Amino acid sequence: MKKLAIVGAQWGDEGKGKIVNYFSKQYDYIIRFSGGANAGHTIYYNGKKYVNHLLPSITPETNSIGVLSKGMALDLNQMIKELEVLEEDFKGISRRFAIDKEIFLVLSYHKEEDAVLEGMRKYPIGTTKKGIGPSFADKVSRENIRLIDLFDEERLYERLENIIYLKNNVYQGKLSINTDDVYEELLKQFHKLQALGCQFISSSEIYEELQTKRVLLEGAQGIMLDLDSGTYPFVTSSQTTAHGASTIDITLTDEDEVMGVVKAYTTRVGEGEFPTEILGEEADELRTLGNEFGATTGRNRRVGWLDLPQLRYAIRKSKLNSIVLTKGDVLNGYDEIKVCTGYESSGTIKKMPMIANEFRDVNPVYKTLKGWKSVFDINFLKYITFIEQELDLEIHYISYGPNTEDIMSKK
Ligand code: 2SA
Ligand code: MG
Repeated sequence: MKKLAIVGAQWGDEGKGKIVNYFSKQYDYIIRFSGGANAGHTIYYNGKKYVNHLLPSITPETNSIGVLSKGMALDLNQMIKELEVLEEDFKGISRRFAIDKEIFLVLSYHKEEDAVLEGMRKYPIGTTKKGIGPSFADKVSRENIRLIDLFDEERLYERLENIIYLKNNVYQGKLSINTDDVYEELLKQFHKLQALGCQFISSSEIYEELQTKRVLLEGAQGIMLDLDSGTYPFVTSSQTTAHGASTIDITLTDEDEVMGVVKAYTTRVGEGEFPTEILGEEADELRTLGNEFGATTGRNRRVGWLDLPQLRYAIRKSKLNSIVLTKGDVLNGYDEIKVCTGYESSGTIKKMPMIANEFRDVNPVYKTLKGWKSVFDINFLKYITFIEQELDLEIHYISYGPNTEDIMSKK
């Protein structure tokens, strides 16, 4: 069965939630394979807006299952909040979410650590303070708790006691964590999830089943925020390229489709390299037109022009084989549109950086194209044809509004 992976091709917020929502009707399993409550996937059901941070974007009107896989960092409290909102409109929907028992948790102290670290950094990363970095750091240093640990209460307490003993010593004077509080809160959340009817599974249990089912892999953030391929250290702590799916035994082959969601301009929230960034009033205007405010933190998103070298890099890093272009409508009415076609660095022009560090200290070289009145205007068609030629990749779909139906196929 052909799988579909949908990933952000820039720095996140390309509109993945909406695109996944559009395709999800055709799939049996919608699997989130990375990130955590730092993500913000805005979707509309029956004209009502829902912002999910953790829950995979399943469609209420089908029977699809949303899987929170072990590549994610799971904040149980946040998950319960999101389920409760959905339950109000779609009673019983919680049963359609399955959590991998091997998923790593974000505990209350991870969020506190996130804030402490950001406060002490000389160059803050601009994290969402959702505890993502500390949770993944604990996974790597083998000091984290997984969902499966909650099934053995005695051992859970023992492990927590030891982990918290380490933390309280390392963070002396900055954090004071109480084992009993953490333990009790965790079990309370766990029982609540059980009561809501969520399924607990393991990726090996559903492995056979997935071979015969239609699987959609829902990415989070964007390729440029990938821990390994992004603009380190200004990245998130998980894998945001489609390769991240390998954590859950899913190997993408040439048969499968890896769709990159690309916004018609670029945004970035948080610190770090951004070659085509626009500043000042011009930026404020675009930010307002595009409603570019963080779906999780409400922060202003930085805005800039479309960056083709960045996209060529993303295509290579995540082996994209098609593009969905979003938010071209936001630029309706602009007289001129700039597109970065290359970078100038010490007198030479590069078409594509080979490593992420090269996104630093480059001067973008722009081509100016004529603006358009609407996405049905010939100049918009010229814009997308130009992008396709430059990237040597086809734009298969064009999204031109927030509603799920505001999308057209160009195939
Ligand atoms: P973290 O919290 O450790 O993952 O932050 C590390 C960097 O990753 C960026 N990041 C994001 N960038 C874009 N969108 C994200 N989701 C929210 C949204 C963000 C928000 O949909 O708007 O509401 O502010 C997201 N999540 C993490 C982050 O800005 C840091 O640069
Ligand atoms: Mg987002």
